[in-house]
Amino acid sequence: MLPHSAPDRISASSVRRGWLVGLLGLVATVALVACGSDSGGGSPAEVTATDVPPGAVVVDVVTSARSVGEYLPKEASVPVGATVAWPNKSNASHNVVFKDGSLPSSKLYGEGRVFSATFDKAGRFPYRCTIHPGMDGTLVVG
Ligand SMILES: [Cu+2]
Repeated sequence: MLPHSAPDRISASSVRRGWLVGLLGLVATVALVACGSDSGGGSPAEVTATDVPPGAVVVDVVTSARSVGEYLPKEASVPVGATVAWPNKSNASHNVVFKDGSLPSSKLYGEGRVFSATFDKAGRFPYRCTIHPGMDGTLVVG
C-alpha cells in the first residue's frame, strides 16, 4: 500500500481567495470615497464691483478699533440661493476666502469695492481674510 499524502490544497486556496475578496472590498471602498466629492458650490464667477447687488444680504468689511479688518456680522445666516455681498468699508484691502474650496472666494479688493456671490449649497461655511490673521467669519446657508 502506498502512503496517502495528498497536500491540503483546498485549505490553501480558500485562504488565498479570502484575502483577494478583502482586497477587492478595500479597492471598492476607496473608489466610493474618491467619487463622493461634491461640486455643487455656488456661482463660480467672482464679482468684484462697486455696488451691492439688489436683494443681497450684506456683510460689511470694516476697520475697527481693535483690528485692521473684520466682518460684520461675524456670522450671517442666509437662505439657500441667497446672494451675499461683502462691501469693503475699511481703509485696507481684504479678501473673502472660504475653507470649502468649492465655494466662490474673492481676490484681494480695496475700499469701496464689493465682492458678491450666490450660495446654493446648504451648510455652515467658515471663511477668512488670508492676509489678516484672526479676521474670519462664518456664512450659514439654509
Ligand atoms: Cu483683511
